[in-house]
Parts: sequence; structure tokens; C-alpha cells
Amino acid sequence: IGFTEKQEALVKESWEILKQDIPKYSLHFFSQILEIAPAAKGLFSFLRDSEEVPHNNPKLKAHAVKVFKMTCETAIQLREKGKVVVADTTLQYLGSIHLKSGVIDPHFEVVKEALVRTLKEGLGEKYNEEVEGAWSQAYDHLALAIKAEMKQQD
Ligand code: HEM
Ligand code: ISQ
Repeated sequence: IGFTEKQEALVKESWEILKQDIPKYSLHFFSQILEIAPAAKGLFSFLRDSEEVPHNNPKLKAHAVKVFKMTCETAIQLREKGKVVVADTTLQYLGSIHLKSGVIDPHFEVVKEALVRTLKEGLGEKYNEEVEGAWSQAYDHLALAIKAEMKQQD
């Protein structure tokens, strides 16, 4: 399935907007995950022993940014090469982290929905179905690669 130049541009442009307030959007992203799936709280080491979502937690921020950046990078690769290329070592690492943390397949839909809600929040009137479609498509490809790696290590 192809990824158009337009879709790539939409993903890049929206990331440029969200990037301007990392503390806000990383927190929003994370809060959405917990709103959709409260039980997912126990998966995250930086949350397990805190009552509420920690504001300004450097790990939370860095990881949230990585999810957005990797999805953005996936969009670029889908456009350039028609497939996702993540360095083997990165994929193995992400596979093992998620497997060890107890992440299972249905969680990937939760994170996708949280990501989409965060885009909606950040983009305001610039948000539309085309933007959502482009991000969803890139995310799905990336998620598939991570899930496949998790199964291989299982
Ligand atoms: C950790 C990315 C999906 C839960 C991480 C890290 C990254 C990442 C970059 C940090 C690794 C490190 O340096 O320590 C992604 C991407 C995803 C994805 C790109 C999808 C395309 C998910 C899903 C869940 C999840 C679906 C389940 C809710 C976790 C947990 C950790 C983690 C529990 C470990 C955090 C900790 O305890 O420090 N993820 N993730 N991730 N992710 Fe994801
Ligand atoms: C890790 N993996 C997926 C999503 C995340 C969101 C916020 C912080 C860490 C994450």
C-alpha cells in the first residue's frame, strides 16, 4: 500500500506543530493511554509507584517523543521506499522492552487511539481525517514490525 507525498507532508507538518510543546503533548499522550486503558498503568516503571501521571517526568517525555518521531520516520520511509526499515538492533531492543514490560497486541490499538487524540488536541482546526489516516497508516506499519519482533522473541 502506497504512501503519498501529501500524506508524508501532513505527518511532518503536524509533528512540527506538536514539537513546539513537548511537555504538554507528551503528558496528554500518556494521559490518553491511561484514560482508554487504566490497567496499562502497571506496565510503566515510571508510574507504578505514583498516584497520578507525573508531570515533567524526563523518561515519560523522552519516550513519548520517540513514539512520535519513529512514526514520523516511518511515514518518510513508506513514502521513499514503500516499506518500513527500522535498524535491526532498534527493533530487537523495542521488541524486548515491550515484551518484558508485559505489552500485548491489543495495547497497540490503545496507543494508536491516544496518539490520534493527541494530534486532534494539538492541531485544532488543522486536524482532519486525512491527517488521521496518514498517521494511522504509518503507526500501523511500525506497530506491525514491533509486534512481529515481540513474537519472534517470545
Ligand atoms: C518503552 C516506543 C507501543 C508500553 C518504549 C520506549 C520506546 C517505545 C522508544 C523506550 C525504550 C527505552 O529506551 O527504554 C514505542 C513505539 C510503539 C510502542 C514506537 C508503537 C509503534 C507501546 C504499546 C505499549 C507500550 C502499545 C503498551 C501500552 C511501553 C512500556 C515501556 C515502553 C511499558 C517501558 C517504559 C518503562 O517502564 O520505562 N516504547 N512503544 N509501548 N513502551 Fe512503548
Ligand atoms: C512508550 N511506549 C508507547 C507509548 C508511550 C507514551 C508515553 C510514554 C512512553 C511510551
